[in-house]
Amino acid sequence: AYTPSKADKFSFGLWTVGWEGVDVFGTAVRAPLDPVLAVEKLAELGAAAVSFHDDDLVPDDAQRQAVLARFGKALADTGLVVEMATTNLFAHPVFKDGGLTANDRDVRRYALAKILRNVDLAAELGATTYVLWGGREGAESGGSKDVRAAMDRYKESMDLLTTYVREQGYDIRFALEPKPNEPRGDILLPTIGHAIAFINDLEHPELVGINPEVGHEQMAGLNYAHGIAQALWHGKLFHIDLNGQHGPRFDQDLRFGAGNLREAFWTVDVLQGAEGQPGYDGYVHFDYKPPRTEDLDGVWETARGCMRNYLILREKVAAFRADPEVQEALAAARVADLSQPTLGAGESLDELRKATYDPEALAARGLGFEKLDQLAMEHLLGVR
Ligand code: GLT
Ligand code: MN
Ligand code: MN
Ligand code: MN
Repeated sequence: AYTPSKADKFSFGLWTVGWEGVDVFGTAVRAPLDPVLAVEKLAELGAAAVSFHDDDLVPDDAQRQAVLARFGKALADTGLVVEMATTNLFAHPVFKDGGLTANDRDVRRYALAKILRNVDLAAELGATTYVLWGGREGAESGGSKDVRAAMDRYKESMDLLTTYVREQGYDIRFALEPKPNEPRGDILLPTIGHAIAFINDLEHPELVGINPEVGHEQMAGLNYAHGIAQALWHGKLFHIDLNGQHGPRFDQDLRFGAGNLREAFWTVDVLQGAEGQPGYDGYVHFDYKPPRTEDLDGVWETARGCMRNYLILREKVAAFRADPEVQEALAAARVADLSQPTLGAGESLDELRKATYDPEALAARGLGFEKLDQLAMEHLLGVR
């Protein structure tokens, strides 16, 4: 049990298991990880797919052909696929004021060219999602960024990119990844809500969705499970970045299940399709950083842990939903009633206004939410 297989559609960024541990205060603790080794080991552990930044896979352009040939062979040998790709628009000093929304127009042009080149590679490797995490799109101070002009330029780039993939006939959709701060003091499109609102104003909104990361929403004090449920409602949950986080503090990128375990339970519940609502059917993608304390064996433990925790929670969620006492508690909590339209079929607002209400009696009805939550807690704690 809890051993993943390709059918579980688990996916890892090459930069996750490959993180060398460079942080703001310290240098690398681990050696660079060969992407081919990452592919082989992730396949052995039961993953189905990988994702990458242009620079994770091809750090040195002189080696491009050779690197891609070796990587392609590793994919073919293991049966792993590339499901998503993205662009590193944050590491090089040229991006110190952002990529697509840098004040310097030459930087913006370079950023767009860098994306286009990797979109071609993504299409060639069969990726169907292209992520844009705008970590450097933002500011540390008030006067330095004209936010409305930045939105214009963000939109301009998204419109050019969606038009490009349509013209090329690529089967690729874009997914914007929100984050409130870090590395910039304030990042543009800081939350799921900001990103979805922005997408509505694009030329091809059907080709742009979001890639929300657990920790990023939690850094903003927000409820990730609610956020992805709303994204599903909008048809915008194109991809996910699962990891762990302990509340509002620096971006911890812990393995999935670490940090806020209760929210991880409800996250899996939403992804699996809570309350008979459609769930998420894309790749279950992990974006985390194996802590600096770990050697390479420890890295593989964390990758295994991400997948095991998802499978354990998936089983717990299913048991919770199937539990007759839970079903009773859900009924007492009137959860299904919320799916009933407020106005009756064929009823007029006038009839609704004229109906008789007894607010005191309605107010006296308890909802029993605590009993329901205690049942969830007991499933999670393994005593039911
Ligand atoms: C970077 C960031 C992640 C993003 C990656 C995609 S890169 O590691 O912290 O949250 O998902 O660009
Ligand atoms: Mn993160
Ligand atoms: Mn990260
Ligand atoms: Mn991420």
